[in-house]
Amino acid sequence: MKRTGMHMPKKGFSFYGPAEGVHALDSWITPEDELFLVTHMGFLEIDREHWHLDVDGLVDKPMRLRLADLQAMPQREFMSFHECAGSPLAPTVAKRRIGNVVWKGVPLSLVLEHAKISKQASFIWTSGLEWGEYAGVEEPYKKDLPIGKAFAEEVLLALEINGQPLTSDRGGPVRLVVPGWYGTNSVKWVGSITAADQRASGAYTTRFYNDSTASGITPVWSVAPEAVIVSPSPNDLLPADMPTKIWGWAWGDHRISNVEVSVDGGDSWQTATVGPRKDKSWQRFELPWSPESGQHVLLCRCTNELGEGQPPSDARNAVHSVEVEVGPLAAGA
Ligand SMILES: Nc1nc2c(c(=O)[nH]1)N[C@H]1C(S)=C(S)[C@@H](COP(=O)(O)O)O[C@H]1N2
Ligand SMILES: [Mo]
Repeated sequence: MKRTGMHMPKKGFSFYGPAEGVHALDSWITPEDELFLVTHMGFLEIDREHWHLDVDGLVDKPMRLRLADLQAMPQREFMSFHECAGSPLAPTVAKRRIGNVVWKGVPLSLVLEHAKISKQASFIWTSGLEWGEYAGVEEPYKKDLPIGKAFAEEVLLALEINGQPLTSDRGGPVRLVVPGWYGTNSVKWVGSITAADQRASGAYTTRFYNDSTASGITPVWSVAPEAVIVSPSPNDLLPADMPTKIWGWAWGDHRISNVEVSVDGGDSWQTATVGPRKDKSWQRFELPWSPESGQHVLLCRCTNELGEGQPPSDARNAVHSVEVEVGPLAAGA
């Protein structure tokens, strides 16, 4: 619904991200201006005075919270990777829109407790305040979380990213963040929270972001294990027989316990060293390499602590590969 104090300077689907893709991700914390942006219906600008959040549905105490109310509540920080699931119209295409950031905000659980959520509630629906059309659908951006995840400590009504207030494009003044789950669940410009006893029935939880798999319908929630090679990139000129290293990031809802790298197009694999995880951050991996001259296809694949790995192709978390050219120093320069 259109509310007072809001307008949409840009309508329609948008994606922004670094031109070099994952090869731009050379720092542990992704600076906000290098972090991808996605919106289905367009970007919304909200006058901070007019923003409010309605909490209703299966609660004993429906509430309306203003920005100052949230700012007065206890807040926490949480570091997490942030990943888009890719296009809901092509759910098996790997897009690798990823970053790692620090969110700060009010735990959703505090707001739900405040509103005296009923025992019958099994899902929490949240809606964005923007309006418009996406893929022929004209509906609010409404998502759902099962109650267990809604009460998890990491799920925040975020006011800040990397120590700065959320910009409008980032979903400010307040957005939901659901660390460990695909970005689609982290509702920007959040305006309402509804406690319910079933999943939300709108397009964004049924037609979109709901995969048909061999074992039935699977909501696009928890992030599957994934890894990308940051360096080398296809544009690098690598000198032959000079020691270098292959490094990148691995992440998922569950901690990554193992990363393997192949330097021969997948014929053989070597175990990389894997760095620590903070909260639900990504983890750095690296492998030393002294390449011979010629063309090389590098791949990386990871496994999480539950033993789940990555499909070689045709999945949003398919194995990443990079083709590099190794030659005499200064070749082509
Ligand atoms: N209100 C609203 N929230 C939204 C979206 C949207 O279109 N509208 N897009 C979702 C998707 S698909 C992703 S990947 C993340 C992107 O968040 P970012 O732009 O901050 O990177 O926001 C999610 N939250
Ligand atoms: Mo997304």
